[in-house]
Amino acid sequence: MLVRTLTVSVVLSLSALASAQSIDVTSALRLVEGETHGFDYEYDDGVLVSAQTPATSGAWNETRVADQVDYWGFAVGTATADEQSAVDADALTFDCEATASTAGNHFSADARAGCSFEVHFQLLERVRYSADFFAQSTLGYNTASVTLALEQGPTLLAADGDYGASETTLATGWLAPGDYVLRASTESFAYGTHAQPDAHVSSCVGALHVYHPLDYHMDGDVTRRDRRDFRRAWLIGHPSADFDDNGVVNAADWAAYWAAWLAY
Ligand SMILES: [Ca+2]
Ligand SMILES: [Ca+2]
Repeated sequence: MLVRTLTVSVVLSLSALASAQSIDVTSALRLVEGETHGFDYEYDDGVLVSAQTPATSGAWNETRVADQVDYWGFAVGTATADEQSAVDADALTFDCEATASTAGNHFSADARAGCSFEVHFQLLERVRYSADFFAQSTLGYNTASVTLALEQGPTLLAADGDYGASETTLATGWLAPGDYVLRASTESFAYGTHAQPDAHVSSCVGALHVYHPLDYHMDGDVTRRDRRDFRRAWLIGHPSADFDDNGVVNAADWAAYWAAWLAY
């Protein structure tokens, strides 16, 4: 009985260690939506499709298409919202694209498509991170943006693809324990009239990965190679050896790394 109790406590402490660098999701909302509308002589109608999930973990791959055709068989417009995303313990990934187009067969027609990926999470321990955000849209009333922010504080990282812009944001560094929110959203609008079709697209793609502080190469595993190469970087004063993230590389950084290594 004593042996069994010991085994359980060992398993518990290992799992506590394994979750030290994990993303602890408090709430999430992922959404795709498409909408079209057409107006003409004796015609006024629309289509709305959407899907969403509050799931706080796992993959979510959804496509919704509003593809409107009028009573006489003439195309009005199409709105397509496509999201492929995943919420994992060590990564948040998203690939969102919204396309909206009108066919030019009616007095007026409009289409709107949008996707969003919003995850609120806690970090219980300080982590290394890497972020790769991309956002872009065609010129018009289209938006695409990605932000990582403190829940009660400033935006830390952003990629802005609003109104025809395009931006890639790559970053690595440290995130302190605390409450964060990652938001990626994209929305496209098309508006057309007779013989004047319109088409727009917006997208945002990216990932936020977190790693154990000792994982110098940020590949998901802590090995002796991490320790060796951290030591080499520290010896030449490379910024990647600033283990306590205070802007200087000095004896305290190696001392902290070594202490963390011994405790790992
Ligand atoms: Ca590693
Ligand atoms: Ca330092």
